Amino acid sequence: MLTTKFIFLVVIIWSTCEASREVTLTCGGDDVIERGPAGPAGKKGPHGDPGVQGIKGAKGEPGENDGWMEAVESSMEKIDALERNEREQFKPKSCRDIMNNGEVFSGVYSLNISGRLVKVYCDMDTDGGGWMVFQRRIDGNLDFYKTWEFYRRGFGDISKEFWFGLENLHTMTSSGNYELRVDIQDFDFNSAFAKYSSFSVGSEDTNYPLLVSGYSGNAGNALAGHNNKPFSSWDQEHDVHRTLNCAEQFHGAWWYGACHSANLNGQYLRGGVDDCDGIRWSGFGRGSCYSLKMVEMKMRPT
Ligand SMILES: [Ca+2]
Repeated sequence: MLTTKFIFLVVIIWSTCEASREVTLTCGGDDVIERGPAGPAGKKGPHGDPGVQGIKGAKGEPGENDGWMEAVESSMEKIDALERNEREQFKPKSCRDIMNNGEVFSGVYSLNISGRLVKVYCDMDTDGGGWMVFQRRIDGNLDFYKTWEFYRRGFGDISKEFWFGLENLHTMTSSGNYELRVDIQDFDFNSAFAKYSSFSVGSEDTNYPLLVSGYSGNAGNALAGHNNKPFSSWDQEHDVHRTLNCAEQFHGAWWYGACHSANLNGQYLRGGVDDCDGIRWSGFGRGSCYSLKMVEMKMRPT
């Protein structure tokens, strides 16, 4: 009878324990621990809200290449500034300025004429140098029988035959005191010069009159009669001859009076005299109306 009760109790306990698996059972006097296998992983949950932005960090040290580039750019800017400054400080206004800056060779240079850079020919060899040539005749390749506008603006090649232009002459000679030198040569290898210690050209309003004084030299004072005379071209007649258009009559353009003792923009007649319309400097060469081989008119600040 006792045995039957014992078996019955065991069956009851077994049944209870079987129904309570996966939990810690306290069955009888001792704890019974039994853990089942892990279940499958659950689904991933939704993303959380973004976090608050952090505080900006301190600026890092420049990389090796960045620092080098900055140094080069800074140096280039400094060099540009120096060159700009140098250009602005050295503004030659005359061939004498250029000579004083150390240039010793005759040739083409740039002058600053009222803020404009203008190509000019500087004679650094004659009479101490520093002369700006403003008219040259050497071979007759260039036609000088031109209109007022050409004489006003200038024409030709400054390395060869040319006329620099009345407006530039006026601008330059009205900004300082200039002297004038005229070099001439005939076809017999004779040379001479005339120098005027004061030279200027008036404004277009007054037709660019010639103002010269203080002659010296060995060519003769052929400009004496042209002093204070306005400029004339065949299309703008300002001479004082009552019946002649002097520029038209003598095929040039000049400070004609009635009409000329010098006609340096006349025809290139290679020593001929023709109708006295050649490159004349009265008193030099064979005969009064002899046409010269070479002429240069040049000016220099005094
Ligand atoms: Ca006239």
